[in-house]
Amino acid sequence: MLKRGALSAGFALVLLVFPSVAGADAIEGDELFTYDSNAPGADPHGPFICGETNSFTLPKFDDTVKVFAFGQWRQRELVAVTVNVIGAARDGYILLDSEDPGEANAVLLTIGARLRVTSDTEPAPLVVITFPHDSNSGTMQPDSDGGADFTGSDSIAAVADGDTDANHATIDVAGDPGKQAPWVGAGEYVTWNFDANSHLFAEIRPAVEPEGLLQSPTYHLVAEVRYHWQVMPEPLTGVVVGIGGVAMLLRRRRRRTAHC
Ligand SMILES: [Ca+2]
Ligand SMILES: [Ca+2]
Repeated sequence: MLKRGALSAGFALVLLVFPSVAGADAIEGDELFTYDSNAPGADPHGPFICGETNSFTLPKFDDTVKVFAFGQWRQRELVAVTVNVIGAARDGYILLDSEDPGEANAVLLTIGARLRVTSDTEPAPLVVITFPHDSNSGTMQPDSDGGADFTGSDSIAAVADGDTDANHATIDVAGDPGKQAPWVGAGEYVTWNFDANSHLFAEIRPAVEPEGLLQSPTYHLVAEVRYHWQVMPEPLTGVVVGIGGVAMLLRRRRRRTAHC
């Protein structure tokens, strides 16, 4: 009987201690801040021209805000910083008009921007999006007008009309005060930088050189910065509870044995 009792108590100890140490009971949450260059009053306000560099600011993670967890008000630990960027290109175009009277051409055109968003705050996530969402493929018929008017069956166009694309990046700062510190501060801000280049692509088969007109797109962006935080239970609390549970099990076991 004593041997079986000791075995049960040992198993209970493992069950009680392990979840606390492993963090299975951690309380987690997210704090989200958004920059939208479409929003009136956004600083700076879009749309932006491909080739220019610009920046915006968003708050740092405020670790003075506490949550009630495990029976007391606790400080939140910053675990990860994620930036999700949504870009939209507009206003640009590629126009082609065949000057080849001999044959038709198969054409694929895309137009958009290659957008980069990152921060001077290190370590910083870097998001790169190439959004050639606006594309056109088809046949450019042989030259029919003897001059480039950019209309008719001997022409083809791709126009940037505001379609969007998105991408995101995350940095893990859990348990690393050196990585966490630059992102934490009540009432402080992080500066995010961005720039974009035109993304233009034309494939023409068979290869000829049509007349062309080109305008680089402008673009808007939305950047969502998410601070993921957690509050861990104190590992010591789990051990104390575990030992207490074992003591109770042993006490019950002894009493039962005595009664028998
Ligand atoms: Ca023509
Ligand atoms: Ca034409």
